[in-house]
Amino acid sequence: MPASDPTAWASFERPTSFAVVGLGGAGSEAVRDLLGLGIPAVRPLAINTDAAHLDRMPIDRRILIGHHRFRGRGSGGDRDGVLSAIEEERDEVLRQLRPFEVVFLLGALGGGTGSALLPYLVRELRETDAIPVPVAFLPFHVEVRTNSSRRDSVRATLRELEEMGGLLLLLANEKLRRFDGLPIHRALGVRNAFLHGLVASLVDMVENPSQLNVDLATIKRHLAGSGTSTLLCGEVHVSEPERLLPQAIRDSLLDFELGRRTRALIHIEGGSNLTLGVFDQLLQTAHAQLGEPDELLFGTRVRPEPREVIRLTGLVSGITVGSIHGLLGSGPSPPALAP
Ligand SMILES: Nc1nc2c(ncn2[C@@H]2O[C@H](COP(=O)(O)OP(=O)(O)OP(=O)(O)O)[C@@H](O)[C@H]2O)c(=O)[nH]1
Ligand SMILES: [Mg+2]
Repeated sequence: MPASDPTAWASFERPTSFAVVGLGGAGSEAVRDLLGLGIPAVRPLAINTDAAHLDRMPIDRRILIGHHRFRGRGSGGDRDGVLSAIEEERDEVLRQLRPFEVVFLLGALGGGTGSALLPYLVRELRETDAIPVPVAFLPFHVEVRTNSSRRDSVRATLRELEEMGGLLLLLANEKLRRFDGLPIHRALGVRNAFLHGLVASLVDMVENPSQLNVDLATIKRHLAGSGTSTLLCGEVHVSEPERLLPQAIRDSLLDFELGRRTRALIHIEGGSNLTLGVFDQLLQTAHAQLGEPDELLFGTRVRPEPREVIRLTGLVSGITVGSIHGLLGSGPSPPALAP
């Protein structure tokens, strides 16, 4: 290929780089919400032991696992059964996931399917060129308090995921309690909207080059070097940029403390009135408030028209997880970065 001839490479059809994979019931519901909010340039998939649930998913790529063992009725919390069952479908699952550069794996802890597949697929994908981004939903505290087998299952899966090291994105349903007045699906929808913000921001950074974009290789390297993480989302009036980070930290969906070695990825979206000065202030505040991260990666999307608000979506990594460990009777693990 003549490297100096743009017509030879500019027209390359670029394959879709990102996939979001729903694992089990809660993970698949989250994918459905993400689709509803719009995720162009992201391939949705669902993997489940529950045929009826899978059948209702409005996407093409769906994989039913363990149909001999579970007869398409879900695993009923049987993590070990799911682990045996996935072996039969392993090659097909990996054939579907391997072509992507970044694979978000969404699942809730506490059941069988999502809990088994999250660590399993992270391990398998780490052997490929794809970067797995495991996103684990932590159950409401009342679910853990009132059901000891669920508590044991959550404790075991969380420990396994933490001990594997590397990127692990945790979102705690308990933090949705501030939306107690909403119907449950709407409250879970808030969590999924946070997640949508992250997926959309990463895609935006890669697919829509702007003044300060970040390429895919840089994002993959950053994610691969990250540890226990959570999401940051915030929105403030353009005249108050100093409030953006504190608000995003306060409203995050996990109780956490910053470790001594953090990393952060931040996407800032604003209008044509997002000046260099404001931008500089935002980054300075982010750097200070996120514990002077080892690496602060940022991208921006500046709309052509002025906007009243500036929005931040980010991923902060190298954190210590708070309250769920007390409830599970397990000590919080030290902040982890990549193994
Ligand atoms: N339905 C649903 N449940 C959620 C959601 N987020 C967390 N959960 C909790 O997720 C836990 C696991 O439930 P599921 O996702 O249905 O379990 P699964 O992975 O399908 O596993 P099995 O059904 O046991 O095979 C339960 O404690 C739910 O309360 C969500 O968005 N929707
Ligand atoms: Mg299920």
